[in-house]
Amino acid sequence: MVTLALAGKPNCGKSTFYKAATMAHAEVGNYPFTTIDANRGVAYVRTACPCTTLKVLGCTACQDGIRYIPIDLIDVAGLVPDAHTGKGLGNQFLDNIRLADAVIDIIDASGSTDIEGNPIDPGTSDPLEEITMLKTELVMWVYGIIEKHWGKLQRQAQQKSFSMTLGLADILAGLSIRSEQITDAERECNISLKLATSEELLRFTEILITHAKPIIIAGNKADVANQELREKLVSKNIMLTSGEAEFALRSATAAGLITYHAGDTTFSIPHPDALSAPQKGALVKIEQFMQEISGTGVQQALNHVVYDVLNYIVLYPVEDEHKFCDGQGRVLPDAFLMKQGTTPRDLAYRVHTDIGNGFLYAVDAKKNMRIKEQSELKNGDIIKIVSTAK
Ligand SMILES: Nc1nc2c(ncn2[C@@H]2O[C@H](COP(=O)(O)OP(=O)(O)OP(=O)(O)O)[C@@H](O)[C@H]2O)c(=O)[nH]1
Ligand SMILES: [Mg+2]
Repeated sequence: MVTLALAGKPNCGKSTFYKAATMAHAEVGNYPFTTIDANRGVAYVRTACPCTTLKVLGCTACQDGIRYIPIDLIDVAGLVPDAHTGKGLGNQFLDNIRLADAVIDIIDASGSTDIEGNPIDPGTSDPLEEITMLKTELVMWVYGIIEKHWGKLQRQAQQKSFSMTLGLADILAGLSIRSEQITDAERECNISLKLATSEELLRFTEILITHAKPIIIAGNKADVANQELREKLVSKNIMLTSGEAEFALRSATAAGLITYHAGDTTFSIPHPDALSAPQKGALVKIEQFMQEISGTGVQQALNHVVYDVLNYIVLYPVEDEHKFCDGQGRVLPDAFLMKQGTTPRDLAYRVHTDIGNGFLYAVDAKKNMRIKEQSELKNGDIIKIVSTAK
């Protein structure tokens, strides 16, 4: 499953964002290090369900034509400068980033907490400093791991047959860093790893991180950020979010007070009379904020990372290409997130190893056409796999 980690300095709103995105419990508090052990839960990316445009009836896998596909979300403990040397909660938080495909760096857009997460006057800290801090800590953490093994790797590299890329890949496998990413970073740095100086190795690590753990920034607490800070972040293409507003909306939806689908730019109130005055007041404020930034930003941030940064597409395998359903008549029962470039055979393997092994051909159900084994599938494709395996 696609895994994203929420990281950043203490008290910037990671757990609130996590709670909003997963609706799972997490401690929240206005002081540093509320979270000690990482929280892990299921969040979703949103897409339009093809049942609407195809006008197939009976789809129960979506909500009003909106499909939510699960991803893993990890809410990591806060990190402070020099965490890689053990400051704050130390390396433990970095450990939770190991499994992540990408990191959402939550920053405090309202500038109301210092770099260690202590509350200060709103607007008095610079959120951009937090970005540099997280990058530095990540790089120094990975660099530290490489450095620890460097002497041994260099000794092994005396043998002609030894591949430094594979040697490093072995060491970094636990961080979900793959050998292609090491090769790409080496090429981009224009260095030979076997001969690298420590300066070159540091530069290589920086580039490796951009390949292996892309970092996307979310300017959180945007609902209480002043205009100047908002504009500063937007001018740097940073997405604005409010985990708190999203959590309020999802809670109000669960309580039946509003109609809202995560990721909508607005919501409606079916029975205004059922709301108390404070509830109404809170919702009016949220509505105004949503108008200013086109939603709460939470769903938008998750979608952006998965679709635009990690390049995933959504594929729908079916057994009946005419009725778009499985053997039991369930319409579009599965929606899989797969990397751009996925072929019908890759999809067959994702459905089941036996289906992949017995792959014969695939049919594009929307066009009712057989497609080539090597063709690249497109976002939203509905595919019937024909296989010798049942
Ligand atoms: N206004 C506003 N407040 C928020 C938002 N997100 C979080 N907060 C508040 O900020 C404080 C910290 O929130 P947490 O979610 O605990 O922050 P954290 O980053 O998980 O903190 P640590 O676990 O200590 O690292 C709490 O008082 C939250 O209510 C937001 O989007 N808007
Ligand atoms: Mg927390």
